[in-house]
Amino acid sequence: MKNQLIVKILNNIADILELQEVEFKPVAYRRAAQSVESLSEAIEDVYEKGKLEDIPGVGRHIGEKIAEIIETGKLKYYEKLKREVKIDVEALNEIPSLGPKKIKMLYQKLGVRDVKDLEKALKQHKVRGLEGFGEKTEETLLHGIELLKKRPSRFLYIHALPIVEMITKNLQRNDFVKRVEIAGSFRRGKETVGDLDFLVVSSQPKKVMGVFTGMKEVKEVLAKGETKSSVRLSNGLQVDLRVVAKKEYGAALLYFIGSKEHNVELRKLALKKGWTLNEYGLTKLKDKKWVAGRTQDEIYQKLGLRFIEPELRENRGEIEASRQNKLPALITAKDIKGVFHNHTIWSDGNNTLLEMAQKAEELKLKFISFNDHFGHIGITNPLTEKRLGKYLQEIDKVQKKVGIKIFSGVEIDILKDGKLPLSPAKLRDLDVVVASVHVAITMKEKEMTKRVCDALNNYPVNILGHPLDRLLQEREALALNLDKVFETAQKNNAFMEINSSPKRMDLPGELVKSGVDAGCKFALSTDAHDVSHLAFYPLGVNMARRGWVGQKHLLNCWSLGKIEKALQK
Ligand code: DGT
Ligand code: CA
Ligand code: CA
Ligand code: ZN
Repeated sequence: MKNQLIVKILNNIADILELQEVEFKPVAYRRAAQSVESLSEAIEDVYEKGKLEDIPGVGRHIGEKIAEIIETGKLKYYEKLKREVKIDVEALNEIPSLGPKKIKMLYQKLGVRDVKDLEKALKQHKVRGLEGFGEKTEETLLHGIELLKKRPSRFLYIHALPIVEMITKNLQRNDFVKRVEIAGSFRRGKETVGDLDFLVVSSQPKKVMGVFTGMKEVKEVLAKGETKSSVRLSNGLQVDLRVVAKKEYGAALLYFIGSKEHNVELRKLALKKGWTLNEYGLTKLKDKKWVAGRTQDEIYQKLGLRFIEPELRENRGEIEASRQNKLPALITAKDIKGVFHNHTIWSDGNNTLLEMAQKAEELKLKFISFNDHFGHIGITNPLTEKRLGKYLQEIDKVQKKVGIKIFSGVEIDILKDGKLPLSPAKLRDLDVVVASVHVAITMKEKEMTKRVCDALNNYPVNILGHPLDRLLQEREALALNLDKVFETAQKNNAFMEINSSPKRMDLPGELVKSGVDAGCKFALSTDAHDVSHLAFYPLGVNMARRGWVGQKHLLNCWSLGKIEKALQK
């Protein structure tokens, strides 16, 4: 989906035109950018229907430019403008609290053309003297630059997913490509990826390289060799690709799926047997004779191990467990019978109860649990005691219209003092109580842990919602002693949530594993605020698998009868 890219380019064009003192046009570009931003569908779809000019503020000229970006990934007019102004508007715009007006002033008064110039000017205190700036602004801007430098350049799994699908398709349609595999952290189901790693089996590597580096999404070819290339896509993501022969396919796949830590342990095991293991195969140290390499299975077997699922390959005990035949039978997306913790227009969601339930049914789920917000968390429309009754009645009505089971309940705030804004007796009447921390999130570990444990101890909570309340690349995790929380949750028959919302992924896989080790049980949630979010549950499955979760650990895999029993309070 190129909506965001187009919004950015249109806004940057407006900024540059403003710097050049062009009249009227900047406003037009900004208006178009705003409309594209609020589109509810992929702009590519609008384009394919020939409806670009139906977008408010998009006329023939801007329409043509959007079409060019969709087709080629870039825009000649924009490249030309950038060359003309010689100001790095793109990078400067990334700095929080720096907008077009300030960029213009900084350029006109101090000759600031890029982030480096700005940092220098700030450090020499030249900025505070400008009109509309001050000491405070100087500080804020410096802080912003620091944040940018530290910003992790990793991509969310959900943003990498369509790219993986696109590249796989592009490669697969060539008859000289025998096999395409995604490896690296993406294959291991990590919640973010640093780059993508592809492996291709082909006897014509040169042709593969041609297709790969020639894709229209490629902005820059970082390296192009005979069997190895790296590119940067226009959205900034790096993609590595290797072409290997059939004979070394298993060894290469094992190596590039990683993790590095898992590989290092495997290599040690090989050495103990007098072999060496690398991306080309398993060979004898002495005479370099071939031992294995065609499949991953074959290599694991030779090392005395059972196959280890990619999500487990983090050197957290999987190798020992494999040797002892104690690997868990991991859940798969097919085992998920339904999803917990979903929002509707009854609080801050976009869709009705019926729309959400129908979507869940369409996705072949067997149940959905509605848990609209209850409590004052700063969202506009939380449920109140007064509205709760009507909400439950409405859910009953919807239950009659769909063929899946509907659980009803709330997502209730864990207040600062560990209390919940509804009595235990009233909570007991609900099918599913999700309790979450949303406010006062900066408490110290001791108080935060007490707050959460008090809630679990004193109220009939079924699910502790997004336990860390972190947002990937945006907000740190709560300070929480998870060992204590796991223990308290277990004691109270509360399930820890695996929240599948792409920015949350909370708890993440490695902490799910700690919970499993501590004897906790889990509930997988979509935390959907829109029908489209219900399809995100496989992301939670990734976290669960990374956390060694089998069916017995996950409420969503149980029979409806068993689920109902487990939810009794
Ligand atoms: P990322 O990209 O940061 O999300 O994480 P990965 O795991 O995809 O790491 P990446 O792309 O640097 O490398 C892909 C795989 O290649 C990695 O999972 C294991 C393997 N690999 C890379 N460097 C080394 C190394 O120095 N030693 C070993 N044994 N394996 C490596
Ligand atoms: Ca990678
Ligand atoms: Ca890589
Ligand atoms: Zn929440």
